[in-house]
Amino acid sequence: MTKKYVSADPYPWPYNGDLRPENTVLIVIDMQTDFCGPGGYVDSMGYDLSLTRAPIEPIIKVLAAARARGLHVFHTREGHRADLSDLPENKRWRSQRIGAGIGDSGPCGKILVRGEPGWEIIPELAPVDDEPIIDKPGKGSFCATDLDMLLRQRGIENVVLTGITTDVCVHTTMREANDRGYECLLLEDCCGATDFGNHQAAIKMVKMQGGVFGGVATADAFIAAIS
Ligand code: C5J
Repeated sequence: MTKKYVSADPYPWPYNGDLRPENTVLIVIDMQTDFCGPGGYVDSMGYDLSLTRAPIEPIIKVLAAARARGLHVFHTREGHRADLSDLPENKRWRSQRIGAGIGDSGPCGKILVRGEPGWEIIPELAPVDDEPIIDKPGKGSFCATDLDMLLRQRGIENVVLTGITTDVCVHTTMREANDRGYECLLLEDCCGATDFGNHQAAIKMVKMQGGVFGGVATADAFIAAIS
């Protein structure tokens, strides 16, 4: 095997140089109107949308490169059933408290409810062909989903993470994947948070202890390695 690495921090990634389209997935996390569009959940909470929209262009570039090279591409969406039967009462209560009650009606339909306009992935990053979409009720993409099953069935070992938000759904998914033995890479300019300090802190956390959750790289570094 010819070894291939992404120039990453704190180590050239992946650890074993086994970077192939067949064993690598690009996951685009929660690029939904509710998290980065006007009138969605994040907007209703009063956060600065430019922070969660910043990764859109870099993700477009990485998606194009990954698709051209035949990497696996997965997408996720956070959202709940229309009857809210999969919405924990404490999650609902907290969202109501900050003025963006999950399940309540807003400018983009019912907040974080499956099938509503706000829950849709933004058109610029829409899945194509048969790219799997993981619908998840929580922050992590492994909790109450078949993500692990789909990755293992495809022989995927390397997980490249993009999307929003860096400190919540991206981080939770990275931690879950790392604990399951996947080799993880976070593309820092392909992620965004509702607070820039939290975005930076989340990136720093990955790199502690020699890369406690994996590595961190940029979109360009990843594209260079797979091209
Ligand atoms: C949040 C997410 N922040 N996609 N969800 O509630 O990170």
